[in-house]
Amino acid sequence: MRQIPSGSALHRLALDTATRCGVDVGAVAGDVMTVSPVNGERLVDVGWSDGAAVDDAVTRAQAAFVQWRRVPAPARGALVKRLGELLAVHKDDLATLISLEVGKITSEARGEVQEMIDICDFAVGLSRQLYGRTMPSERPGHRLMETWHPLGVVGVISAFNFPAAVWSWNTAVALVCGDPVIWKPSELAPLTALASHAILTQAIADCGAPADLTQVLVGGADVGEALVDHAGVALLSATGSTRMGRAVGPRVADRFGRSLLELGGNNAAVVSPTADLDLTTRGVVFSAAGTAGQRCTTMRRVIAHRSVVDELTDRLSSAYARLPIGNPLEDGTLVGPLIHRAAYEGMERAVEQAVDEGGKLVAGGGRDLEEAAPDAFYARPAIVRIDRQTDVVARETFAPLLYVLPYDDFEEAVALNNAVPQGLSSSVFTSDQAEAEKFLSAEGSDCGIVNVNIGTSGAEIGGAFGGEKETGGGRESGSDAWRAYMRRATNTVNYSGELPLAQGVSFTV
Ligand code: UN1
Repeated sequence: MRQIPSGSALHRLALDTATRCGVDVGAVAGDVMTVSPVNGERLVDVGWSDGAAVDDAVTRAQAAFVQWRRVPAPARGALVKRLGELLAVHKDDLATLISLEVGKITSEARGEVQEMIDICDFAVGLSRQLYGRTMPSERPGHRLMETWHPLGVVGVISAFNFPAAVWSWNTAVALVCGDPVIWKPSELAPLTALASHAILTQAIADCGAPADLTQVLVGGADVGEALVDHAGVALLSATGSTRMGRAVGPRVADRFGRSLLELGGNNAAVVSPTADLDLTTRGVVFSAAGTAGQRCTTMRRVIAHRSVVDELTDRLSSAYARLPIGNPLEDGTLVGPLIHRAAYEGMERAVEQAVDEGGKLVAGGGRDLEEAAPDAFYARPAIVRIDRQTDVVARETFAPLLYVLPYDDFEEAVALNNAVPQGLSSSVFTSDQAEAEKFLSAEGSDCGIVNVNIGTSGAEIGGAFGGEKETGGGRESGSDAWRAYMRRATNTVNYSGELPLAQGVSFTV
């Protein structure tokens, strides 16, 4: 795993793999180079769309919408079922592209594709469960109910760190809800996007559905902005930084569009004196160092009771010292590269700032494999012990940098958990049931995801995924997140032959 493959080997692997997924690599070639974080060398050159392409894409998506909304939801589910089957066929191919483009280790890249298959299964079931309620009408001979209808064109803006799964959570649900999708993927992972799109295009052909239900526009910020501003995009689902969300949210709201925002996280685990420290250590290491710290659910803070904080720090430090860092495509590697130089420099700056603010670097830090891969950025996952939640601790640094803080009483721990601007995920490790319940209660964690005795990352697709405060408030994936992709109509039907008015109003001429 200390062997880093050459640029030409990865280039060939990328093109062959994308071709197997159905991408016409000649047709998508262009003059924008992407670099593999695995070795920091050129991976592929692809063509970019610009913002001007969005209008045409929306027009075509709207035409597909007019056809697709007429198809019964369970029949729409058949398309998503086919998508899930084809994703299973191409699981290893897509995982390879994810590893090549964003540096995920094979097991996590395969896990990302499994999330895609899982959401397809979920959405197929959902296609027969787009339930509306009926309510008792206050008027005799009347029926009151609600019906859910397809919403319209869904725009999806996704980030590099889940370059395919985030699209699939939106797309599988949008398709059964009757909506076409236009995707602006991360510019760092165009092949993963083109391959995912090609697989859906195949599923659409197999099912005889409208081709323009799926469109992908590889490009830069101008494509995203055009989607944000286009009145024909009914729902804009955007995953990325809080800075991006702050720009997107008000612009979509200004045109009375709907947005679904999945932004930054600064996720913590509270570790109580009764925690099983073995299990806690494993849970923390996976959530903090896994995916090289580049999940929005990555654990960035541990808030540990003063009686266990030293022992836990020792255990974490010794686990960190054993973490195999290296080529993500090789078996046994647990920590792959950071996405690029800026991510590494951001981590370095945060460590420096933490030390300035009174912290102490107790594990990891610095760069690995610099000689073997001078243009790639393999960071050693780092742990900083710090007594206070300083400015840098309250900020999301998208890298494997974990702060460990002490607490004295449980209320203080909950307050620290909540005292950051973000509100995505949180955990408590405890054997004390009352503490676990407090953490889950209205006075507990203020996050969208609140766990007991597991880490902050690695959520299943069956639950709604998202968070509060600067995380943006959106929910996607499972549970009733589908409602964001549909419009609700409230219906009152009068079969009484009379015309009684609600609220006892009398109005007779
Ligand atoms: C993200 O990092 O953008 O809960 C999504 C998790 C994954 C999804 C992460 N299921 O860690």
